[in-house]
Amino acid sequence: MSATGDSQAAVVVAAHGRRGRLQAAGAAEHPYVVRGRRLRVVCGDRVQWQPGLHSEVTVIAIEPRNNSLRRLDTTTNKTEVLAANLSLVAVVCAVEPQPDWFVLDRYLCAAADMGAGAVIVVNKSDLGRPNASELEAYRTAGYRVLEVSARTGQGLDELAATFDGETGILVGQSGAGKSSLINRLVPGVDVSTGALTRGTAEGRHTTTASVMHALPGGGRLIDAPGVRDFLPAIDDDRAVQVGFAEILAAAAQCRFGDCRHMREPGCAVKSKVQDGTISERRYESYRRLLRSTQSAASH
Ligand SMILES: Nc1nc2c(ncn2[C@@H]2O[C@H](COP(=O)(O)OP(=O)(O)OP(=O)(O)O)[C@@H](O)[C@H]2O)c(=O)[nH]1
Ligand SMILES: [Mg+2]
Ligand SMILES: [Zn+2]
Repeated sequence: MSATGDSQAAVVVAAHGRRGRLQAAGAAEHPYVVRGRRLRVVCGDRVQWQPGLHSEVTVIAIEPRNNSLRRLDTTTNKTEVLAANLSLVAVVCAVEPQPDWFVLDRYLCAAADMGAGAVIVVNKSDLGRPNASELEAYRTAGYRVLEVSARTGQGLDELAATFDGETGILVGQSGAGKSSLINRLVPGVDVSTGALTRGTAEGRHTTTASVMHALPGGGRLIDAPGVRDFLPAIDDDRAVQVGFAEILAAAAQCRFGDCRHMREPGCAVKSKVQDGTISERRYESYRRLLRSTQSAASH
């Protein structure tokens, strides 16, 4: 790691407001506090720090981000950065809580928009599989789908290998088993997990802040809080389309280069939806996201 002046470089492994923990050269971890009001530090940020008076060090600057995972808060219409400098987004779902495929699509879209890889992790295989045709639609579209179980260990070697050399993040609905997977993949950690609620079989939002862990294979993996919904902060229609691999691939054959695949004539995407090559549900997801990002932009 580089050092400029009397400051040193580090990676932020946990951030809660102005405080958190960073990992400096040599893997030493320190609690930190941010200097000044303007810096907004997130998990995965590379920062410059200086020693403080006590064990707490001071973060003085954030190095430019390669990318960031960003959500749009629809009540304030503000963008919130969730994590930075990611190479792989792993969207976790399971047979329970019941998957919200639209949430999954939106994370895949955010991953594409930020130029990170994406993988779908179907956990709790010991309990059964969610809708097989949905999983098939993702595979046909070109996404990697890994079926695993944090309980039995099924598929975990392959999952671990997926993160070799990557900076990954586990995202998805609360209760899908992200923290349970962390406990299996990271030796020596014991992060909190929470049973689903009895009545509705929904997650309890056990994880409340993102934390980055070091993997034995050299990668890093962030355990993120589960969500009920997720809207990526996306700037234009084109970015929405880029987030749907099969729609982007078909778009090359549309009559108009700027086709949005809504009502345009000669639309290859719509004809593939009609003949069943593209999943109708995925197309609906594309249209919903296009509408959401447009209504957000018009506010
Ligand atoms: N049967 C089974 N249960 C699992 C598996 N993985 C996780 N669970 C259970 O699912 C529940 C939720 O697991 P968590 O790891 O807390 O889920 P999470 O995605 O981290 O949830 P949040 O932190 O709320 O986002 C817990 O009761 C786990 O024991 C699995 O592979 N099989
Ligand atoms: Mg969790
Ligand atoms: Zn089209």
